[in-house]
Amino acid sequence: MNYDIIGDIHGHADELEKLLQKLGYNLLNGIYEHSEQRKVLFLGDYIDRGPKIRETLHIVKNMCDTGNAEAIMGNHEFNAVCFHTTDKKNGGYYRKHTFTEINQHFETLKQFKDFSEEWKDLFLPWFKKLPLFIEKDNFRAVHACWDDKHINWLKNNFKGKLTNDFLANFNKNKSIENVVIEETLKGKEINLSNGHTFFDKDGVERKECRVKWWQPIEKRVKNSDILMMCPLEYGNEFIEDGKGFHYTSNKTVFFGHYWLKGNPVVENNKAICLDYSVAKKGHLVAFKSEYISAINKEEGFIY
Ligand SMILES: [Mn+2]
Repeated sequence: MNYDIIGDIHGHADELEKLLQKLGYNLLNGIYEHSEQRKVLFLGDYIDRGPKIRETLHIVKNMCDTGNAEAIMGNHEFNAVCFHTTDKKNGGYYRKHTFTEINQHFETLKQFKDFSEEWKDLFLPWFKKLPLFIEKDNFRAVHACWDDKHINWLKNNFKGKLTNDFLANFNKNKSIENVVIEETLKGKEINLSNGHTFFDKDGVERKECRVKWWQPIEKRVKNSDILMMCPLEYGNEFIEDGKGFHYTSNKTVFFGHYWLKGNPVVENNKAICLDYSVAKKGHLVAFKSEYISAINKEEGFIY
C-alpha cells in the first residue's frame, strides 16, 4: 500500500480538497477516495486557526471511517480534549481556560458554536482514540518528535485512549505521562540560558526554544542550527554542552508541527517535516511514500 502523508491542516479545508484532488483522490458519495490502492496518512493538527475547521474534520474523519485514510493525534487535538474534559477531582478542566488557551482554540470554539453536539458526540470521542504514532513497514509517523524511549513507553503504557486518569497524570508536573506527551506531540525544547527570551507567533513571551531534533549531528555547530526562533545573539553562539537529541534510526519518520517556511526541502533523509504553514499563507504539503527510498526524495513532495 502506498501512502500520501499530509502535514498540518489547521482548518484549511479548501487547500486540503485541492491537494487531495491533485493527489488523484475523487469525491464519491461525499468521501475522498483514490482509484488505485492508496491511502492518506494525516499527521495531526486538524483544528484551530483556519476558516473551515468543521469541514476539515468531516473530510478527514470520513476518509478514516471508510478506510481511505489513517490519522494520528496532534497537540491541538490533545489540547482540545483537555480543554473540554472536566477535572472532577480538582475542579475546572484538564486544560486551563485563561486567555492564552482560549485564544489558541478560539476559531474552533467559534465555528462549532452552533454544532456543539457534533463536537461533543462525534469529534471529541474520535480525538481521544487517535493513535499517538503509526509505524509501517517502511516508514513511521508522529506529530512532533519520534524518540524511541517515549514511543516504547507509549507501546507499553498507553491503552489506546485518552482516559481521565491519563489526563490527570499528564497534569502532574514532570510525570512520565507529561514528558512523553509533551515531547511526542509538542516536541523537545530547551531552556535558554542567560535570561534570553523571545516572542512566539501568538506574541507569548517564552524562554524555552523548540529543538530541531531532526537536524543531523554533523550540521550542528551554532545554537541556531538546532533551535527554532531563538534570539539572534544566542543563535550565533557555538553549541556549548553536547549536541542534544538527534534521530538515529534508519527508518524514515514523517512529522508536522514546526511551521516551516518556504518550499519543502529534505533537511534529513530519515526525518522529514511536512508542516509548511498553510495556516500562515504557506503550503499544505504531502509526501508520496513510494519516494522514501528515491535518490531525489524532494520529487516525493506534492503541494
Ligand atoms: Mn502541532
